[in-house]
Amino acid sequence: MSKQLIVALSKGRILEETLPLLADAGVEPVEDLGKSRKLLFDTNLPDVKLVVIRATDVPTYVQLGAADLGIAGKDVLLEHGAAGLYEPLDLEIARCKLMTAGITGAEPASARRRVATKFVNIARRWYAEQGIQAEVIKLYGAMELAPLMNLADEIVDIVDTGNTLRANGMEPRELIAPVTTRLVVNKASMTMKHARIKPLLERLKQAVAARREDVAG
Ligand code: PRT
Ligand code: MG
Repeated sequence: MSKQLIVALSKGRILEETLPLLADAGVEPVEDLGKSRKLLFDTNLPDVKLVVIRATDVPTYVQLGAADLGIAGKDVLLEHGAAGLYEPLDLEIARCKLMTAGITGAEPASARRRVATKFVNIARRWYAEQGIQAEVIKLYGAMELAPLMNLADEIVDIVDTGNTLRANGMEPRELIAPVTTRLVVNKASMTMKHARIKPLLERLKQAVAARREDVAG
């Protein structure tokens, strides 16, 4: 196993909040991630590299050991499953909720409910736990459209302010899980590279705590 540490970052909105936290923990890319078309970046630390990939690919990279560490939303981790991964730290960023939602004022369909979502595993599990018969329909985006088009009775999606739902005549119904961004670690790396990972983990923990105190004022 190489002595390098590869950290897989989720591109998109999580990235913006991740970089300041990494910088506080002493890890800074040597070039601007936003301005480059590269996917693999050197950092100020000679043995740490960053890869910037689709959020949904992060758990796969870390699970299979292509990356030692990863940063991904709890939603993505719940959907992917946690085999081969440790989840030692809540970064407390990109906070949102996984919820069911439906057309405002409409009664949830009582018989077999059609549910559109990109989180098919989460949805199947949750409706089964509630004892609700659900036909889960996989979509890749714009879930809010599905009930309006009568493709589905409900959706399972991420909700933050609720503005997206409201703008489409929908309302949140049930909370499935609160979501924040997590640090994940490949299980073998945690053992083999413990001496290198432990101090980085500690510095990230301190960076998260410092932010929390900042917010608390
Ligand atoms: O684009 P791609 O298909 O790769 O994925 P993505 O668009 O989901 O990625 P991105 O970068 O938008 O967000 C990735 C991660 O950010 C998610 O996995 C969550 O962990 C976290 N996160 C935090 C959010 C939000 N807040 C959020 N508000 N992800 C998505 N949203 C979207 C949501 O899907 C909905 O369309 O924002 C809309 C709801 O926001 P409100 O404020 O209108 O309720
Ligand atoms: Mg997006």
